[in-house]
Amino acid sequence: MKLFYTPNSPYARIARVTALELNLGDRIEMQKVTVRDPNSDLLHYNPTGKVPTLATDDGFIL
Ligand SMILES: N[C@@H](CCC(=O)N[C@@H](CS)C(=O)NCC(=O)O)C(=O)O
Repeated sequence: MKLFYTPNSPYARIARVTALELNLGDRIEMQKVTVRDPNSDLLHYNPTGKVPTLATDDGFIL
């Protein structure tokens, strides 16, 4: 799984802390992105460009 985040996002921080507290750290690749950036890789996964965005291995986007 991949979790897209920005360091300053409180919403993304909640997701990151939760992932670590649930010992999911080794199953989730944390990918730092920029928001409001037309070249951001995030837009391929989430056209709204919001973080956090979780992409599961089977292609589900949350
Ligand atoms: N409830 C929101 C929370 C996510 C959110 O608003 N994140 C902010 C960062 S804290 C964001 O991605 N902002 C980028 C933007 O508005 O373009 C959602 O998931 O839709």
